[in-house]
Amino acid sequence: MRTALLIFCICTLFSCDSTEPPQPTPPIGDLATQVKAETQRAWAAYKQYAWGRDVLLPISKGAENWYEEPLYISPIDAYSTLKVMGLDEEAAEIETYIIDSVSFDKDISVKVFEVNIRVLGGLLAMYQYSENEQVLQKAIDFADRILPAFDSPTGVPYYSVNLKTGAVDGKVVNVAEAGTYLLEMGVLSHFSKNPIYYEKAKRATKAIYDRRSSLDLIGQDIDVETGEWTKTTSHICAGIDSYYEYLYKGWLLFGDPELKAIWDTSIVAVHTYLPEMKDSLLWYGRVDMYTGKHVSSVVTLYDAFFPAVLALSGDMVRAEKMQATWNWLWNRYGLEPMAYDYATGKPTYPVYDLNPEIIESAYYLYHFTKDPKYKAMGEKYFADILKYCKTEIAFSAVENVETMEQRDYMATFFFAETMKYFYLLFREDDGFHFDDYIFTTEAHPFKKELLANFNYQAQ
Ligand code: DMJ
Repeated sequence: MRTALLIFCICTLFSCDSTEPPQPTPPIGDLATQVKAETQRAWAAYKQYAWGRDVLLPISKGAENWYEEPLYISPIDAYSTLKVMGLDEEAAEIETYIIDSVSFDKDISVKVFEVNIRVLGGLLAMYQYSENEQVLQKAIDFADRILPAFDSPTGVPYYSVNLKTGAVDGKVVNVAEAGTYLLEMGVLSHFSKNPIYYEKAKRATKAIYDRRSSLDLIGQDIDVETGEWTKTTSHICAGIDSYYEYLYKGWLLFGDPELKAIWDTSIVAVHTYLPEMKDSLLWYGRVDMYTGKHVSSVVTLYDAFFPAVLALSGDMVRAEKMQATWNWLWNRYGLEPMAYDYATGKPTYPVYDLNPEIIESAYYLYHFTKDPKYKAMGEKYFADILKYCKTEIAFSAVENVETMEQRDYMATFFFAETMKYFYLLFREDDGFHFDDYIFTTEAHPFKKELLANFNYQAQ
């Protein structure tokens, strides 16, 4: 009996009839179902092993907080993904928990950039979906606690702020940390009818732009008190990336023409000085902001956000070329290294942290071109993540993409971004229409319609 069963199974797996045509690949909808199932599995693990803490440790089955006390970053970041996937019960549980059990009145010093995109962005998405006024009050309370960071002489926020006392720390920040607030703060101004948030965010962004060089390039690190550049390297990599992203998305979401003007000037400079072709691949390297001279060929996997933004802005030629570059790099290793030198062809930091950018860009490019190759790219990325990052209970980062040794950490953006973009790419526009939303840099989707009468002049 057992032998017969075994033969049946083998026949089913490998097909006994050699003349039979090859099995079709599973319908794409099945991949969306699989992504959803994997998200549910990882979410169940978070709940079992890390509930109330910031992050799940997916190998040791432990949990970790970013600071001395938890900020509930994983559930807040995960909420909008659960809603997009129709996991309403799981999402409702987070909402109840945030309202009933969470207070941000904590004597901890937090990184302003990170908590803005993950906590404030997540809470605002929660309010958008739930329309629960108590959630909005939480978002306002949280934003008011980070606002003191913006009271620097330049308006560029300090690196960190104490949520209880408002004490600030860290007077040198990079441009991403300086200028990634427009979306969250603008949405909050609109929902709360208080212009202060957008005002602060815009002042910080303009403080960066106003200090551009005569080539219209900006540097990487700035002193928030003196306004002097402490690192004059210009690029689109980690450390600057989302500053550019928020200029264009801010324009699209709020219709503020000043943001469009800043984007228009900045992007010309970016395309003039940064691109470099190597072995038929398009890279965006690092140059000095004053001379435009090339200083480094080290790029970061975060740069793969750029094809998405370029596609959004209508620059499909560069978007497709750059995605091809990142796709090449992914396939060279099977996952991407965090930092890579395209001149030497070697990773300079081989970690893969479950980052979403290349998947995000595949989703955007598939949306705009409907070319199946972008869906195929996503299939490959998902298969590789299943192969190398899956753990008994969830998914882990990888210490080194050359050895695929796993690292006991599952970043909160794996819920917020990575799984959301996979799901949307595979599921297509069924139920969730790309054109209706602008995604924050943490993939929290804001409905354009809700912001339609945003009054940027009042801000
Ligand atoms: C996310 O936290 C955000 O997208 C941020 O802007 C930079 N990248 C990480 C994920 O890689």
